[in-house]
Amino acid sequence: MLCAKYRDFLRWNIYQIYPRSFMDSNGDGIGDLNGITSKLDYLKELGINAVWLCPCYKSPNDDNGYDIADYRDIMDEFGTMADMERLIAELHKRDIRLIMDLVPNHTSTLHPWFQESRKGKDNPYSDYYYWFDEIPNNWQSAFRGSAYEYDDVRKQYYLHSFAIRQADLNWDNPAVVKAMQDVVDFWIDKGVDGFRIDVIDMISKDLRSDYNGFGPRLHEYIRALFGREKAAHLFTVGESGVQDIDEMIRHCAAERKELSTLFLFDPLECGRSDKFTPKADSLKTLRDALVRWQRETAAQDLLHSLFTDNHDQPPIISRIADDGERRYESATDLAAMLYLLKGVPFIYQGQEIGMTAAHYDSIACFDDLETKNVYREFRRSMTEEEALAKINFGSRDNARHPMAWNGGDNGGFTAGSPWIALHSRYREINVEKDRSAERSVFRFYQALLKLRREQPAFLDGELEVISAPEDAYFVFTRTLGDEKWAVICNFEREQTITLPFACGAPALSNLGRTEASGSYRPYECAVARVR
Ligand code: TEU
Ligand code: CA
Repeated sequence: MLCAKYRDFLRWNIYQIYPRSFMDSNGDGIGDLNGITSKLDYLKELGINAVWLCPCYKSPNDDNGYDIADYRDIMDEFGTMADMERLIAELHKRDIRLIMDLVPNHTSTLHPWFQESRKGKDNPYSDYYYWFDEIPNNWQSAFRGSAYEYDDVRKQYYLHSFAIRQADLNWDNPAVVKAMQDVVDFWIDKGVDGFRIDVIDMISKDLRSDYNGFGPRLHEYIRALFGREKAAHLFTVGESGVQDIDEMIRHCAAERKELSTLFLFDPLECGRSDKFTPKADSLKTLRDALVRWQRETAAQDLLHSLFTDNHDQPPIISRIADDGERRYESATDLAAMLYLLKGVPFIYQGQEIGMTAAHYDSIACFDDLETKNVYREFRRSMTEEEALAKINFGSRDNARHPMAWNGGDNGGFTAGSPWIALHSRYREINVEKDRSAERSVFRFYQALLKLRREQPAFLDGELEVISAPEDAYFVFTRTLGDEKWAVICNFEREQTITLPFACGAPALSNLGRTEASGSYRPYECAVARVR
């Protein structure tokens, strides 16, 4: 049985906002905090009661905010601390909670801590980072190239798991642990309700290991942050390379007082053999990975984070479903398959209107430094066309083009010139169009979240998988007491789906069907009460 705290978190419907691309309020072409505040009623209308805000701290934006220069102040482009305090107040006024993005593994090299540390070995910040006379191992940066950079001031190498200007903090230094505890407490005092923690597995390292993470003191450091009384109420979700249930128990069992849940990434590997290479796959791969984790987390009273999209992934609808002719059916089928399982729903901005991967025809249209580094690497052995095809498939910018609020200039995102091109289909795919339609992805998401809210079986009910692994569809039930609901999600081909029980007329379906059993069109789905 889930503990009371985790059962409460099941009721959080979390919407992830990438501030740079959500809404620009002052015409500089960059999204900002006041822009977000202006859209809170939209989130309320959708049925959202929690927001995960990607980093908005002071940053030079080498990695769009994941390179922090001051954890206690707001990035100039996004506004001021007064704007942040107003956003928190306006969220709470609407009973919407705020989850901040904590980035404990590294800071920008422009952070005062790094600027002091590089001055030499005789200053209080000297050991805030990893410094070496010689490169100690063959670790590579996630953004390509060596994970070590020589610093001309200190005359030593420092470790950077990501961009050159993102230096890894040395958590073996107790002063770093205390400094990060103070950052968490600062934001708790601001009224923040939780944290998403960036690459949490990397804050403890064993330099002799092949892998830059999962070091010997990881759980000690996580507990140092969240095992304290002051943090006991928080919702915490870790971004981590955890692959098995034993490791997830060590991170998330309630009595561990570490994290509430983790983002489990293996469901995201469907549709690709690597980040930039597509693989013929279908919804079956996603279904089987979700079913595995549903069973494992249920058996261990753990919380499953239900997500497929975020700011680092091209939309999954473009990877394993049909984002063209059957875009509406695909987006709604995927939503029913994911968000009526047992767990905490995470919806990435644009997912609720069926936003698809963008297609840029020149590398000049891309902003992400990972994308640019990878493109340079590809171009050593590929033509420009080949390299651009892979970049268009895997670039994180696919998820970072501005939110399209309407079909007007710049999609209503900005009165200025957007920092990155809008999606080429924004006149077809935008909020205003979806909200004014009887049938749209937005309306389906709204109805689905309402069903989740109103039917306790979808929150606390037991899962039973009805379809078989070989079926090219997904049928499952959720049961609580004498309430039993069936969710039927067809995949890419038309077929008859016969159910082993009788159902009432569907309470929700993407193509308005009146019977739960029978012939299903591609990506057709239905939700019905079992008689
Ligand atoms: O991502 C780390 C991560 O594991 C993946 O994002 C991956 O390593 C990266 O996209 C390169 O393929 C987190 C944030 O989500 C990401 O946006 C940041 O760039 C990164 O950490 C560094 O803070
Ligand atoms: Ca702005």
